[in-house]
Amino acid sequence: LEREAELRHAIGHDQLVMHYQPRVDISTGTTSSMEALVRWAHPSRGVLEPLEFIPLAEETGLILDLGALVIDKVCAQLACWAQRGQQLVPVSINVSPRQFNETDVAKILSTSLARHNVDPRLIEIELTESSMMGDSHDVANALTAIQKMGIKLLVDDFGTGYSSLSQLQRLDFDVLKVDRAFTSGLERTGEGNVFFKAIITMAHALGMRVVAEGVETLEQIRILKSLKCDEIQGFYISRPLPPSDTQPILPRWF
Ligand code: G
Ligand code: G
Ligand code: MN
Ligand code: NA
Repeated sequence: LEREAELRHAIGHDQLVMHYQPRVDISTGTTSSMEALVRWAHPSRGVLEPLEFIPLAEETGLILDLGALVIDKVCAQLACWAQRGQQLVPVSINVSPRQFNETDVAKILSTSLARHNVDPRLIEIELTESSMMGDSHDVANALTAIQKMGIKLLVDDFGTGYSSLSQLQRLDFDVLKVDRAFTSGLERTGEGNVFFKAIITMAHALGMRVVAEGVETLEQIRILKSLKCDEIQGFYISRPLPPSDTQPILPRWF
């Protein structure tokens, strides 16, 4: 209960900060988007990673307030970059299953976009496969409404959850982010490469671009290029960065 109160206080007192990790187009070497990743600038324990507080937020329902705050902070950041004349790329936001089931994410998005006067095409939404579980019409309707606003939908951590291929097709996702477990399997065996290639072929057949997550070596980039993967994200390119450090990442990486 103490930790819950502390997290609630953090949400209300501006202790959450966003870092941004670039996603790079493998054929041009340019940043195509950045993923917003939350951190807790804790007054005594330093900067805490999401794994130290997102699970508690999920359990307690604080994820609903936290999630709305993250959306607003990203919109505010985009407005700030625009005001400073920084070149803009879209930012992807992680949205939890509870947020989709218990709040009107489309409305929260449109409110923050309007408040900060941000173009909806600068926002992308990442959902894990578990968000798509079941056949909630409400969630499907919310996703369709969000897409109609001009916001792209991304499947996050693909391959680790219970994916329903028919749901992938029905919900018309724009981008498939393949979990880093598959990327780390690339160098070791030819079998890992064949599996990744099958995912890419399927995604392309369904009209989705493919992002390899967790890219840590040049060899992985070389293999992914040969497999016709579209985009990469990972520590080889860049760790998540505070907003003040994102300007230099906008030119070409390679
Ligand atoms: O930043 P890091 O790679 O440690 O993130 C760990 C996990 O926390 C990832 O699964 C990521 O999706 C999740 N996460 C990071 N930021 C957010 C956020 O703003 N909202 C939600 N719901 N999850 C987040
Ligand atoms: O689940 P999601 O994809 O949102 O999680 C993003 C998380 O992955 C963040 O915590 C981020 O720090 C982490 N991450 C990003 N790139 C790499 C990488 O190259 N290697 C590893 N091990 N983790 C990464
Ligand atoms: Mn993500
Ligand atoms: Na992911």
